[in-house]
Amino acid sequence: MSTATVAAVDLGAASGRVMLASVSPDGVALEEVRRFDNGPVRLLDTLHWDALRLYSEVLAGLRTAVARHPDLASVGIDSWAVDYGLLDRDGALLGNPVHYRDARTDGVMETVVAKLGAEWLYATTGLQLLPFNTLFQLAAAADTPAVAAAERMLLIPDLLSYWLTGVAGTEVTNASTTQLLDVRTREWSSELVSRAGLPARLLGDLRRPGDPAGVVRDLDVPVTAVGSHDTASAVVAVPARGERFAYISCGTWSLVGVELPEPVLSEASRAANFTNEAGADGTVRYLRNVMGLWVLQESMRGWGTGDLGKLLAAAAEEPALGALVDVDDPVFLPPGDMPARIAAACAASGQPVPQSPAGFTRCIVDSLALAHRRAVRQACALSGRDVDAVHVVGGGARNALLCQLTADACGLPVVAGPVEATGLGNALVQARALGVLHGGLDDLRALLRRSQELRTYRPTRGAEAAWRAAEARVHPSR
Ligand code: LRH
Repeated sequence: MSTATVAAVDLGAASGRVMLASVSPDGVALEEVRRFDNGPVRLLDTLHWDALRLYSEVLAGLRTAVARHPDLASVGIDSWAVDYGLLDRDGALLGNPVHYRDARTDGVMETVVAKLGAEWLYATTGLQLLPFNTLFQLAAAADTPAVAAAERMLLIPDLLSYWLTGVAGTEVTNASTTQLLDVRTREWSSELVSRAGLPARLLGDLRRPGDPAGVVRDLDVPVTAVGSHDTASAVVAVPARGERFAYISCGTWSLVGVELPEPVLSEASRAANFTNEAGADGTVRYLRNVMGLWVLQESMRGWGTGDLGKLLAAAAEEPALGALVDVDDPVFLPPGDMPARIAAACAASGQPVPQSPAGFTRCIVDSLALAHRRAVRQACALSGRDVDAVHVVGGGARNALLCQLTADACGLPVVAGPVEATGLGNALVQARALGVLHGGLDDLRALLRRSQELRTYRPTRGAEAAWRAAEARVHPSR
């Protein structure tokens, strides 16, 4: 086979997409066949995902894909990390999956970490502490009837795959975000599961990107496991040459780091809260979660505006590096009035409070670029990896202001694109499993450089000193 058409299903926290990808050794072309909204649904006091609606949207998208391409060779599914559905012994869903921004995990991480020991947990899992890691979600739910009745936990892409095919499996890149995998063996850590008091029966067999994962019953099309963690698929599609690069998978979150052959488990790495997530082909995604464009998206929701372009144009006219906040402060994690939280942070640190959406937007974009600088520099220092460029992939690659400020803040060129990195990484792994492509990540990336439009932002000469001073303002002790 020299060309294949595959479907890449990519579910993000704000929207989902079904894409068709036509892949050959000469290049890859993506076509969106269906896009739909996603987001939290509050039922009484709990934030949920609408899993059945996501399933029907995905199936409708796949039907359209097959109608357009009856020779559709494979389907791959990725989504955001950590969230899951629980199945009973008949395979029935026990309650709607809960959203990772839900408050049920408030305080749970602290209790679990106190019990297990932060050092031991990092040595075992290599994962950054985020309050919503599956470990803490399961600990929060441990005494519920749903967990008592559950026989299997499936992460969101695996859950959709199960509903499409009837075959249950757990893909390893996403499993690595649960904080239940052993960072060295990339198998479930039975010691951790038992010390945390969680039922081991919930954790099933693991599969790896490229493995077969059943057949879509209604359409008779095979499913192929991909990097089912969206960030893992996005990193596959970072169009870098060699290894001297940092990446920012920039969307709702900014996932900022480097790609490594082995995990970094040093005390300094733990203290800086860096994570060692599993990437495709046995790589390590050594990165930290930066709060990302969520802070702006949630502000825009509050202002009732959807016109990002206009807001960014106005923000570009605002004074640079005025008010700055630490976007990674957990106060910005939950949904709710974001400008009020930013205003409170500015006031508490004795800075002028932004007075308009443009002012807030400038504060957010500057603060995000500053967080990018900090994470890129720490990733390099902690891993010993030198980099020549920062690749920005995902929706944030469209944000010229953020890309330029990130280049200035990091003092490095930013190569922006592809915007649809996740869908592309998903499709390329499928095409390789089908035998249309060959080789390692380097080969897949070379193909992207040939076929995707990229834009380079050079750092403004002399800008770095101002960013160094800005970092000292926001993180005075470091
Ligand atoms: C980005 C992402 C990120 C996770 C978060 C929950 O979509 O998968 O890598 O940390 O969602």
